[in-house]
Formats: sequence, structure tokens, C-alpha cells
Amino acid sequence: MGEQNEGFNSTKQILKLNEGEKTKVRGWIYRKRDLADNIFIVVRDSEGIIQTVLPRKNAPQDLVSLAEKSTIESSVVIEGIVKNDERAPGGKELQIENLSIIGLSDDFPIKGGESIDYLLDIRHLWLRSRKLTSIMKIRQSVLEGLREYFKKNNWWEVNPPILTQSAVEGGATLFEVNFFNKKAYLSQSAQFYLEVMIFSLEKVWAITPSFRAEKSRTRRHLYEYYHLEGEAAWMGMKDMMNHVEGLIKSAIKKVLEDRLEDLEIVKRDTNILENSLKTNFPEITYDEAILKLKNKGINIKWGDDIGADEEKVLTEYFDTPFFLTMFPKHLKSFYMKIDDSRPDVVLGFDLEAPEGYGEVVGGSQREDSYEKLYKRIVEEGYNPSDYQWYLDLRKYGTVPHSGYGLGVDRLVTWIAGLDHIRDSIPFPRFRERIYP
Ligand code: NSS
Repeated sequence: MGEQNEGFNSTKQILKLNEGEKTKVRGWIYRKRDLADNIFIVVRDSEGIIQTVLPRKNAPQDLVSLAEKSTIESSVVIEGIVKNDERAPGGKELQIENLSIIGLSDDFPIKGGESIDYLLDIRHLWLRSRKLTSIMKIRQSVLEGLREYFKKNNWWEVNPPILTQSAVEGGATLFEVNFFNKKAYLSQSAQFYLEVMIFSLEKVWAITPSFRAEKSRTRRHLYEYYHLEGEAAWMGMKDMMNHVEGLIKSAIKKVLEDRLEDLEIVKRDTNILENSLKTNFPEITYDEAILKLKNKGINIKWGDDIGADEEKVLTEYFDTPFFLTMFPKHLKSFYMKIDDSRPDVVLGFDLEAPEGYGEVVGGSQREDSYEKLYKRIVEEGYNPSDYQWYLDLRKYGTVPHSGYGLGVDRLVTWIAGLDHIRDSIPFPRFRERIYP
């Protein structure tokens, strides 16, 4: 048995009803205009908006008083008759026959023109905006597209922990936790746990919050973000890049199929998304990227980090996502496999989103030799005993394998064309506030 709607129609369903039909809708008051002849009340629900109207003439006085008393963001139940009216959004409106106020709203603090800072303070109310509502729906479709791809290709979803003992991405961005008077950390990445799981399940993925005490405040960093990670036995770097391309395309496709209305509400130009489905994602190596950057007049040499600013310049060359591969060893983490033919280069890849967005995925083939990995851990100044269980994986039936991490919030930011990562997630965490 499905969920019961108790005879209500959603705002969207009402747009499909015929003139003269009687129906009930429930939602919140989105706009209100109190005119001499009519009171217009636009109601929003999770699916959209519908205009309702109460003609003052012949309406019972208590109904008029209720309509007058109702305020923006009050929750209401309205019964009425469908009328065609091309001036109404969607071409239909509901002529009010009955109105109940379920929860009368105080004067709603958002009226338009508020500062970003203030809106973040009242995020719990701002989340009702049409823009954020559409973004949350786009986010859900992104996740659905990603999930479908894993299912189609027989990957296993696993649930790694958030409380951990060791750093995956270096100590600099770790959040420390007092765990019964012992030191523990909030996870930066589930990678090592996923590497454990491939020895039984072969292809595994997880979505977990990851925590980074980032020093820089940027448009693409959160302190807590949703991290989708994949890891697979028997896959080399190229195999994993192919997988990541399919995965990202699956998310884009889902959004284009299901969320056109929401993309319009957030004013996203969909050309670049459609384009991205039609072509293979190009690859440039780190070496090629340095040349391209030099050609653009950037002061950079081999061995320098390609940061957000440089990535932005590189995106000018592409109108789809593209891969950046084969990085200098010293720029990347100790677990990346070193290229057989170049001891200073690792088999790492990033996926960059176009239009200036930059890195969305970071991945690599993993070092699968016990001796080489041990050496890299020591070289980086870590204590091998802290990585005992991780090293063990190379002792008991080691296997070539690769994996990656995808910033879900960054992917949503790009797909929805947002100018800041904070709006891709309902409750963004910044250094200044973990409220609400
Ligand atoms: O640091 S990463 O590049 N790579 C890892 O953590 C690997 N251990 C993942 C793996 O191979 N299993 O982070 C991966 C992605 C990166 O490309 C971003 O898209 C995203 O995670 N990321 C972030 N998103 C939002 N905010 C912050 N601070 C952030 N840091 C990384």
C-alpha cells in the first residue's frame, strides 16, 4: 500500500486538473497580495507553487478575516475550485472556498536583499527558499545517478567509520577528538578502510562525511563534506579513470532527465552538461599542464603545485570535465604507486570540472608492494607502526588496485552552476560557525 495523501493534491498535480474541479492543497504561504477585490495567496509545497484567490465579493466574512490574518510562511490547508487563468503561474489558480491556518507564522525575517552572513545565521529558515529547495533536489538526483552507476556495475556499498586513528591525507588538516582520554581523529577519507574491503568484495564504495581543518577559506572548501569514495581490486589507473568518467556522466544524465525545472530555477545553462555526455573526457598530464600554463603566461615550473588558481586557467582549454594525470611524487600522498618508467612521477589522477570549477575527484593506483610502501612511509616521516594494518594488506595476497575520492558537494556545485560550495549542502560548516 502506498502512502496516503488524504485527498490532497500537490501544487504540481493541481496544474493538471481541469477547470471546475474541486480540490484541497496544503503548504506554506509563499506570497500574498491583499487587493481591493481579491486576496491572492500563493502556496508552496515541496513540488512547486500554486496561486489561490479569494474574491472578496460574496465571500463569508470569517473566511475573509482568516485570509487577511494569514501571514507569509504560515502553514495552511486550502480547499477550492480550479480556474484557468493565464496570469497565474502555470496557468491555473484555485478559487478559495475554505481556508484553515495550521500554524500562523510570525513576521518572517527573510524579505529579500538580506546579507549572506545574516542568511547563514537563519539557514534553518533560508532553506525554504525556492533556490535552495531546487538545489537540494538536484543534489538528490546527483546522488541517485551515482548510486545507479555502482549498482549497474556490481559495486558493493560499505559503511566505514568516522572516528579513526590514523591520517590518510597527512596530519595538517586533522580534527582531533578526545576519545576516552585517548587521541582520535575525525576521518579525512575512508580510503584505507575501503582498501581493506576489496580483499573480500573486490569493488567497494562508500559515502561518508569527511573532515578537513582547511587553512584557506575558499569557494570550494568545506570543513565537513560528503565524500564518495571507490576502491577496486584488479583495476589500474586507466581502468579507474574510465569508471570515474562513467560515474560522473551517470550523475549528469540523471540530473538532465529529472531536474530540468530545478536547473531553470537556479538559472543553469545546460549546454555544457549536455556536451559532457557526448564526448570522452580528455586527459592531460601534469607535464602538459605545466606547458599550457606557461603558454598562458603563468609563472610556474615543473614540480610546483597546480592549485585552484592554476586549475581555473586550465579549465579555459576544455568545455567538458577533464583528467589531469601523472603528478610529481612529492606533491602527492605516500600511497600512490610510482610509475615504472619515471621514479619521480606517480600514477595519480584528478578530475577537473570545466567553467573554472576545478578539482572534483582525486584518485590513483595504489602502491601494492610491501617494501616500496614501507619505504615511502618512512620517506614521508611517518611511523610505519602507525600503518601496520594498512601495510599488512600488502603482505597477505597483495593485488593491484586503484581508487578515488569524489567531493559530492563540489560535484553538485558544478552541476547546478553555483558560485559557492555552501549552497550545495543544507548545513555548511565554516570555521566561524557550526550553527545551526
Ligand atoms: O584529498 S583528496 O584529493 N583525496 C583523498 O582524500 C583520497 N584519500 C580519496 C581516495 O582516493 N579514496 O580528496 C578527494 C576529493 C577532492 O577531489 C575534492 O573533490 C574533495 O574530496 N574535497 C573537498 N570537498 C569539499 N571541501 C573540502 N575541504 C575538500 N577536500 C577535498
